[in-house]
Amino acid sequence: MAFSEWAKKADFDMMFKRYNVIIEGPAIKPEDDPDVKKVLPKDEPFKSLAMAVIFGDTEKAVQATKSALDMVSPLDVIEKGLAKGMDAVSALYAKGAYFLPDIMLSADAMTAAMAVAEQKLGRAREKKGTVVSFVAEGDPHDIGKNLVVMFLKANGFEAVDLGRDVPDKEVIEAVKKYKPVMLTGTALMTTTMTAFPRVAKALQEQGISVPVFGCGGGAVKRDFVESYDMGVYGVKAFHAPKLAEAALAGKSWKDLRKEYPKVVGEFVAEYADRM
Ligand code: B12
Repeated sequence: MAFSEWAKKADFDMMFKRYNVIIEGPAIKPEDDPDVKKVLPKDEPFKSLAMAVIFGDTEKAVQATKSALDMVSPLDVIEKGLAKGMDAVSALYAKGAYFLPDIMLSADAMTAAMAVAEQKLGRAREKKGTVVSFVAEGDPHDIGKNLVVMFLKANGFEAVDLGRDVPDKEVIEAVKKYKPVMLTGTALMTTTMTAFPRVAKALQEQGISVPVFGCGGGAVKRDFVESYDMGVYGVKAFHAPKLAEAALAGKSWKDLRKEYPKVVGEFVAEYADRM
């Protein structure tokens, strides 16, 4: 039978179903997902920034960041745009609509856009003090830590970036070497956040004290960070320089636990009981 004749008779609907081209009806656009709608910014330039991250489109994310920086601050580009896109990606991953390769593309887009924002954020000339930053052993999630380092540098701190998946031993050695005013730890997984109490305990056992050990990341909650000595739960990366300033001014980890919202100068839902 000629192809044209066969095509007239073929049941394409059936064939598409058979080969999984049609599974559950028309595809839903990510921006129409109810959980994405909850976090997606409505206004520009933030919506375009978030959408570029959602689609894992590095070129668009960089372009959108460049144009957004003519209108708004690098902090707003990151917090109100790019980070909202990553919140949407997290929601899509959690419900099984996005898979690991999707997140990897989104993470690449966010990282490239962050580099553009960092250029605008710049580096302060003055050197206020040293902060050591790391991502816990076994953890590859470094976007939050990179933001922490970026904001610290922009605010005049010498940030020693140990990278991701850092063994406890290396963190302790770095604390001994640099004697920082603050140590920041990031972990996004329940399996890796246990590095924080381990590092804090090892430091204490060796008689080393860091004024503040700021810890944050996806799975990390305030209760957990306050269950061991030295830990201060960090909520937003841009809070890091404010915590470091306070540590430099002589505030201890105990003070910062009590005064977090006052120190960072804004309402922080996670510390609503301490406002
Ligand atoms: C992007 C991402 C990835 C990327 C990471 C790329 C990169 N370079 O970082 C990739 C694709 C590599 C990845 C891999 C995996 N991931 Co992943 N990933 C995510 C995702 C979607 C977003 C994370 C993110 O970057 N958020 C944006 C940044 C800005 O947020 P953040 O780091 O938390 O930082 C913010 C704050 O926490 C704060 N902060 C952080 N540190 C500090 C420190 C201080 C001092 C302060 C003040 C503030 C602060 O500042 C930031 C805000 O301003 C999360 C979902 C989620 N809900 O978190 C899952 C998530 C973290 N991943 C998860 C998992 C399970 C994995 C994998 C194991 C999956 C797999 N099956 O292989 C692998 C890891 C494998 C391995 N061991 O190597 C789980 C963890 C579950 C858990 N509770 O343990 C999550 C929660 C997804 C889920 N819902 O299941 N992932």
